[in-house]
Amino acid sequence: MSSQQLPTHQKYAGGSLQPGFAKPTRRWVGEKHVVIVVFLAFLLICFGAFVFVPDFREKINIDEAYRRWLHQQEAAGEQAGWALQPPRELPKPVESIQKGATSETKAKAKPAAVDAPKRRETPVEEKKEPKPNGGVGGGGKEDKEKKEKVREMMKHAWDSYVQFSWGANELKPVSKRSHSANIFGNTGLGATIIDALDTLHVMGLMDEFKKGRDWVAENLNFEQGDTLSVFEANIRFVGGLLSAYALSKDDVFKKKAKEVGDKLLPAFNTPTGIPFGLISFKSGAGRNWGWASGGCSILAEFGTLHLEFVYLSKVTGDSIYTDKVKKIRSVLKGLDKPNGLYPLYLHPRTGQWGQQHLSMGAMGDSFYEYLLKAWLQSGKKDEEAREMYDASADAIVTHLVKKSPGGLTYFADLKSSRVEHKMDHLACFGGGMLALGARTLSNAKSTEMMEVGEGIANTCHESYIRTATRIGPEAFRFEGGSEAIATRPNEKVYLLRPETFETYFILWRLTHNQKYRDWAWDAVQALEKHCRVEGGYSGLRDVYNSNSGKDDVQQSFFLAETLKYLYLIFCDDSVLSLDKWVFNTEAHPLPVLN
Ligand code: DMJ
Repeated sequence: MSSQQLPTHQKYAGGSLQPGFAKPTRRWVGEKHVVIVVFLAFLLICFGAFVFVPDFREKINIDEAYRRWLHQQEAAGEQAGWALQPPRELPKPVESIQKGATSETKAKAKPAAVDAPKRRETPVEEKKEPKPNGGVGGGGKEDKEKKEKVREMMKHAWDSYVQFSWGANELKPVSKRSHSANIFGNTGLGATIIDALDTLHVMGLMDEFKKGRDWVAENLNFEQGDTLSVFEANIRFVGGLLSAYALSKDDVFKKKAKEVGDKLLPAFNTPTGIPFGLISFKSGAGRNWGWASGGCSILAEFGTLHLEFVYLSKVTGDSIYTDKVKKIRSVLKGLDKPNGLYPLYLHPRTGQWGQQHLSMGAMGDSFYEYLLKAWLQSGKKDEEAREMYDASADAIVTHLVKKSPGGLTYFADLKSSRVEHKMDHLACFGGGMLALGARTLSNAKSTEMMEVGEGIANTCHESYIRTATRIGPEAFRFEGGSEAIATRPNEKVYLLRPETFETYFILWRLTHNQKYRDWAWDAVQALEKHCRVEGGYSGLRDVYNSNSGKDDVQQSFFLAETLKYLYLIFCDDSVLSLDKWVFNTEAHPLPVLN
């Protein structure tokens, strides 16, 4: 009985309805009503409790079962050695990328039903203990405010391009007009549109994505293309279109990816199958850059086709693209490797190496990246790629990784037997690559590889914070008392490059060490302060001098890579999960294949 009913009852019993002799029946009737009301109220409370109070017994059982299951999985995992592998993500809200989904709808999506016995993922929010290498921050959840800031930057870059150079390859953000680099030949192929599509999709900028999609459907015409870089056309056009297809399942992207893929095929018509670096889309004639060691093809160019060509075969059902890149690999496998590594130049007619220059920077970089990622893309089945990657990573650590007197880890170049203590900004991607290699396959070298990867990330960060703008230079040296500092004018520029942020992103996902998010946020603020202009974002002429001026180019990879990686750092781990997607070297995500 409730406390409110008690006074009422007392009032009836001995209060205002005083019993009179002439009214015993009415009094009895009144009391009877009170008893009935009280009884009904009692029933109502009991019934209500039965219906509405949560079933604690059931909930306790589920939690307990899940906790025990997690415990078993962790114990089994430790035995099997997967404690060294990347922290798995949360039970998925839904597939992170859905057709037409915005980042907001993705965030609000309903969690998938728990199916504990089948899953090996450990929910990050439940796992409070430090990660294997000591990372403790963030737990892989989104940082909404910072994520939104990067999204706003993307919108500014895109809107400026739309306003001032729509359909051109790139934008001149200061002079507010079109720009094109020689890598695109004499063409207007909308490189910025194609490079930006997947970033727009991932950020949920769907009106912008639709505008880009319609331009591709109505205007993109590879017949007009003059002589282009095979590598650039592959990583930006084939990669960008395939990624847009993977995310949206819109067939127009597949059709266009096939068109450009077919335009690249004549470049492989060489005696060895090692493709030329340049191809005329009009005539199909291939050739190499005039400056490339007596007509050689370049390692990072012919070695960075694999992911896109394999996926193109997968979606078109035509094996020709895969056959071409398999041939490249078989040629490389059969060659002698100085110091276990691959020189930057290879002649496509003779199959002989050109100059003996080994580097993790320009012209070498993404070849090594694609060995690891070919294995990841294959669902870890392409053992040959992994073996080649592991052997290369070993040789890189043995011959190219150095430590400065100040304790900074860096990649040097090796020219014949001469060591050049210079590291390109481009090589900053290598921190993420070594870490990803270490965390995806536990072997004797994993701990060392992880340490080198983190050391490289730290060095690249140092190269940023040792400048006046807190933005890193194009290359930096470790000589004559300098450490992570550019010493020559052409090394002091910043071209809106992504590699340092790429490494922060990979390391954030693998360790959840808050410092990677902090470093990324520091860079966001520096980009806003020094690179943002009314008409978009511009590179800098000298990162050591805040007043030295802008280079007036908004690189298409700024939208494809730089902003995507910065955005993803602040997203939940489930957005483009590293378990399900592999990023091409232009940051275009392609699905891991079964
Ligand atoms: C991008 O086009 C790719 O990342 C490529 O592999 C190297 N250079 C640029 C960005 O710096």
